[in-house]
Amino acid sequence: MTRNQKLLEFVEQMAAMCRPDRIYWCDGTEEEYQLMMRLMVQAGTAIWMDHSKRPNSIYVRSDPLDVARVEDRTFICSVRREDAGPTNNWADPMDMKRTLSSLFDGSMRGRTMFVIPYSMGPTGSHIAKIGVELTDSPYVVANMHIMTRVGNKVLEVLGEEGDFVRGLHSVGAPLEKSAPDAPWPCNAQHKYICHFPDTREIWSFGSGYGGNALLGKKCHALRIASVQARDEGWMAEHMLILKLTNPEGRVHYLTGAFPSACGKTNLAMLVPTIPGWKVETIGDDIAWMKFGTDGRLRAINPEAGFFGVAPGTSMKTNLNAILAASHSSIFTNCALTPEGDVWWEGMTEEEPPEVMDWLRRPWYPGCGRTAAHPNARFTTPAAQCPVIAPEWEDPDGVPVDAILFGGRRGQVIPLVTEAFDWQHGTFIGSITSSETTAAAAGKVGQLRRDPMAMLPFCGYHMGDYFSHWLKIGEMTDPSLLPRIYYVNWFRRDSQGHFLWPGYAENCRVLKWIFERVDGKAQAIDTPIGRLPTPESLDLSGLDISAAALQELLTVDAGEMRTEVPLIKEHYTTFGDRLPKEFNEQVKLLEERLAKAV
Ligand code: O2Y
Ligand code: MN
Repeated sequence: MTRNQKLLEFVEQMAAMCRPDRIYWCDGTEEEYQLMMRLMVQAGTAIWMDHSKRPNSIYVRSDPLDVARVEDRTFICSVRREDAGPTNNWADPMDMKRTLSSLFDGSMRGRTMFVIPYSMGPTGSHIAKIGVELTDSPYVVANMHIMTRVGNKVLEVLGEEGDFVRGLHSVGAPLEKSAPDAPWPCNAQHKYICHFPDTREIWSFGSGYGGNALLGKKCHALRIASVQARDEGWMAEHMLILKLTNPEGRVHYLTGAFPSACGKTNLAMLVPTIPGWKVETIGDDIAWMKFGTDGRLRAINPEAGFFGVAPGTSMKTNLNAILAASHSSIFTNCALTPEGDVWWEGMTEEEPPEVMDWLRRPWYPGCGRTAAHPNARFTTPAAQCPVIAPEWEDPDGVPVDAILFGGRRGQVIPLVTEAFDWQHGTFIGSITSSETTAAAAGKVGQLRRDPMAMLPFCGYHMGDYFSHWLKIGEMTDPSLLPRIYYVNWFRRDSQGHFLWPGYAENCRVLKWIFERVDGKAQAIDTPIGRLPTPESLDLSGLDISAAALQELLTVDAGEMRTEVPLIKEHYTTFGDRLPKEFNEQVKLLEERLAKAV
């Protein structure tokens, strides 16, 4: 337990409102994790997977109406409306607290309130932050065990005086006496994922799924942390972190921001096809970066696990994720095989003859629907990843040498571009765009701007967020800043075929970046940045035509000019909070394009 008065008062006040039958303080032990698994199995939320196939793992199916983050029900409740900016849903904090208080009133009746003290980042690290999530969901407790560091060690670091992010979560389904519980309790009518950045609070109601309910992840580590980072001079980013080692044993650390479902987990665990090169994982989704005493940006992964998209994950696309999830994992909304294992689309070369789909219906190849939900997930401890870097929990973080931005673009955008400097890199990050895929709601192939892949995750005005990036660039000697790159694995030819093989072959681009950082690889200046010379990209053993390479490494000034009005239109969103430096960058781009033949 704790003698932290602020924490005791928080629990007392929230319990008085939610009125749970009992309060349970999480200690973070393995026994507690096992207890949560048993609770879920007893309640019908989960079933054990066959021990010989997938030891110590459970299979969970959510309510069909509770399957993903709900952006339209996600609110930034800053005191001043303008601080949430035009890209977030805003609600007045007092009004929202009033609305939510009536929903939370008695919402945990018949249930247990679990108190989860957690650390985002290695417990005790000076970059880490503490949060406490109160929840009535054992599924949330078990997932938080994997995704964060939970329990008594965190309370020790918190001490009697320490402060913490206050998180309150309820599935919004009080359990009446003698009434049977739903296998996945949630509230179909009322869902609210609310952030109060001024007071560092998160109140989430009605959903038990992923980013809506595991409050350490998107809510704390991105939306609230981005505000803390702005106020304290550091960065909370939607980025993977990887360690790249060359055959001589030299190491560089890279971070990468890509919109959701653009392959961050795959890149973070890539198995290079170039002999002697090695990729190791530090994180697959979130990076917190802070200046070290040496003036370099150092990154930690605030999480302790992976909440990865299952469909499309295979031995070919991500061997290390498959191996990591081979035991002691939670599988949500996948399909179940007759042998008691999981399956999802893309997992195997051949489809199984028969499985039970995520909605408990028989499924067979060609039946006309998917067996797993497109947003089916595995929750797996990062420590189980075969290529987790030994220093992944270094409390001081790792020094960042390069930052990658990228999105899914069929045309125009080359394979890789190096920014001229930090300001130019910030500019290209701010215009990050991606074409929508069938997995996302809306029209396929539509261009969506997702600056720095942070649009759904920034807890304040994106215009101010851009200014914060520019400010970070002025906080140290420019030579110590990471270099910035823009990558696009998804360019297609005139027939619609991908020009670049992607996946493991992306190591060739990583190698070029590594050698640029070392001042060894050649590049040529173009109007949009520096591109590899064809010889500087290692293509040994790769079957790619000269014509495809030419297309991948070409900047067509005419095509690029058509991008400029789109960029200007995108920028109108941010009004007078758009940094003037970005208008200057657009002008410089136009001038360079005008000079190009
Ligand atoms: O649907 C959810 O709740 C999960 S969203 C998610 C999970 C892990 C990593 N990234 C994301 C994302 O949407 O960026
Ligand atoms: Mn993500």
